[in-house]
Amino acid sequence: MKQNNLAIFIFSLFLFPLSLFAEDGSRLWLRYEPLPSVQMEKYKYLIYIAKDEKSATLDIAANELSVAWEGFSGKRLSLASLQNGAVVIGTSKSKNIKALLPKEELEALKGESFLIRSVKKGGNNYTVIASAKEVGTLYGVFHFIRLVQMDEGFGHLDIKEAPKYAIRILNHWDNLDRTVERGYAGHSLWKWEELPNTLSPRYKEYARANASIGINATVLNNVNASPEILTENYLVKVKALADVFRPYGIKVYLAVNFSSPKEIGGLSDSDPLNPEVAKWWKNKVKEVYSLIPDFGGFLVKANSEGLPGPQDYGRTHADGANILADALNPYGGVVMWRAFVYSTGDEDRAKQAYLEFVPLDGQFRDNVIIQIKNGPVDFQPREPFSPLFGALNKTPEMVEFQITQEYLGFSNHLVYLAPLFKETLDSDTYSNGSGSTVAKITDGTLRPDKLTAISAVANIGEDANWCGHHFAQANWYAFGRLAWNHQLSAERIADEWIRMTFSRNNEFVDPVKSMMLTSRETVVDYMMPLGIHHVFAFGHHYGPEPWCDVPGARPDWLPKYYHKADSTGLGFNRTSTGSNAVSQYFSPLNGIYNDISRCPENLLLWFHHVPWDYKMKDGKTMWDNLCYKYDSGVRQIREYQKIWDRIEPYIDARRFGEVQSKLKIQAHDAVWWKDACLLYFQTFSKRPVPYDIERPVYELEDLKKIKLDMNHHN
Ligand code: BDP
Repeated sequence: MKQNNLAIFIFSLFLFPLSLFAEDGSRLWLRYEPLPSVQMEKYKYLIYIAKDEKSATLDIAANELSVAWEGFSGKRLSLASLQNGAVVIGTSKSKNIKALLPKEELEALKGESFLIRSVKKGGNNYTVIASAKEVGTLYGVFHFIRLVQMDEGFGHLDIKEAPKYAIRILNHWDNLDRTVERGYAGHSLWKWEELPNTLSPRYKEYARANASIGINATVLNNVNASPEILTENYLVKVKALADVFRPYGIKVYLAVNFSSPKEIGGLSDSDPLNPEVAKWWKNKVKEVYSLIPDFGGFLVKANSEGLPGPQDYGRTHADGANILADALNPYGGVVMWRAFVYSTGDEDRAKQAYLEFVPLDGQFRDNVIIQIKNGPVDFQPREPFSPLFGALNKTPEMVEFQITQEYLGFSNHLVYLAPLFKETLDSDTYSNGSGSTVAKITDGTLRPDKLTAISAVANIGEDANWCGHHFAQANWYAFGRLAWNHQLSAERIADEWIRMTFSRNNEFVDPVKSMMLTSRETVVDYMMPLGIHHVFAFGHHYGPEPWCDVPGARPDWLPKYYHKADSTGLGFNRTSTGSNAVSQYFSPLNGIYNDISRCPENLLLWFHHVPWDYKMKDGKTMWDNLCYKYDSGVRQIREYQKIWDRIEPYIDARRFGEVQSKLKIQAHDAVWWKDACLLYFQTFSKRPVPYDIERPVYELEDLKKIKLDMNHHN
């Protein structure tokens, strides 16, 4: 720390002792720091909270408002009956609300949608926050708090918001031993060993954070599910968590192991067509609902990466999903059945989910939804959208994103994922003509009678700042905001998050926002530009290992399977002369992807094996282009370091320092990526690295020796 910063630091200790010590990131975007008095002046007419319904959720809403106000202005809002200067919160059944809003409007309020309105009546000023459901009112309150911080909409509020998806769900890949698969923020939040009797205060904080962004569901355990989770011993623990989450509007779901009837039920098999198995699931589900009456349902990874499934008995995914769906149906429970499967013989891995699931369209029960990863392979820095979106007409489909950065530098790299999420959601599948975006297929616009949901693999753990990297919190935030409204721009979401999490000073906001908005493309540039994919180190997926060869490993777990580098060029031929994965896309996309001159350059090597000297749109060769991309990724990270160092005066020393250290790691890793990929691919291209870019720093042979000690299977 520089001398003058040290002085400011010591001085500020006296000014804001509490806020300074709390800056470990644990308060997320819910910090409620003082707002300028000119801004709060606009709200001076707000003095009370009027609430006339008894409800745990509305109590939470009132308390949140009061706490926020205390933070913003130093004054709590007191609870009072309806009077001048009240924020009136409630459902459409509230007498207060009925007195202030027209009947037709109240009747039109549905589900979790909410309304926020400034109302003048009898010379009195009210701010009304109402919904058909208590949790909708809670969302409205959080929205109002956000608007105050954004300094928007004062005085004449007239807002109606409705979520785009009915189920907005996090998937925790948390194991029962409290390790987290692909988790980079410490151990699991769920302290199974002390549940159900001891409840960590973080359970409530977790629920509150999710409610603040509209997330209303959570899968507690890893998709690689242990059958144990369905034993009575664990179900009472799950119930304890569900009880904490309920008033925040969050439903609990569980990932289940398809072999549970055999593993923990003592049956001889788990064949879905065995009546004993069906009976076992019915009884198990009944037991679950007797403990958790609003239980959400099951998430299932079956016949994938060695997990059991219906195919073990010669049955289909539909047979498997339906047996669970039938058990859950009487209680309104849902089955989220994952399409992440790739065991279809020699087929291109990118084609397999489609090949398995399209023939089953129409065979699933109504309460089954197919959970599809955003891309056809596996959460890569960039993939095209999965061709399954739009290909199932009769079966509801949902997206699965990955917030945890398995393939994006763990919690060491600053990568803002809203642009990636939006890239998928805004992709036009052309399934129902032009404009059939993934968002419209999954949010009910094009499949109006279907279940709607959106999911993402969480990046949350026990770390004080929840996500490992302070900026990784933005990805949790962005997922929630987009699940609520996928039409929000990545920029808008970043803007909200930065202002609430760090500072409202534009000297901070503007440069940091520009860094966030370009960060995903930057990572693509230094890891896998032009559509290269899966050139990660084996197992842990942290660094580059395009050369990786593990005797006996599945070919489709190895980088060579994907990059196909040889003396003629680079990339996977998925055109009609190759694996023909392009044929799984609707027209005109199939034609566009198939044609090297029309294929978007950022997916070129995904779909084509491209000669090293192929002329790209900018007139340079593919090889040169590749080199410039890697170089640009490295240069961008160095820019981010400079941006970050410049904003030091605007934020607390602790978060400043922690992000600064992570950026150093990222800058180091970017050079590692660039050298590893370029030097390795150069052994095939036999062309020089353009002379105007930075020379490689490492020797390929040295890079090949790097073996990180991290345990993971593929
Ligand atoms: C892969 C992960 C693996 C997961 C799998 C899945 O490497 O840990 O179990 O996806 O989604 O990306 O099931």
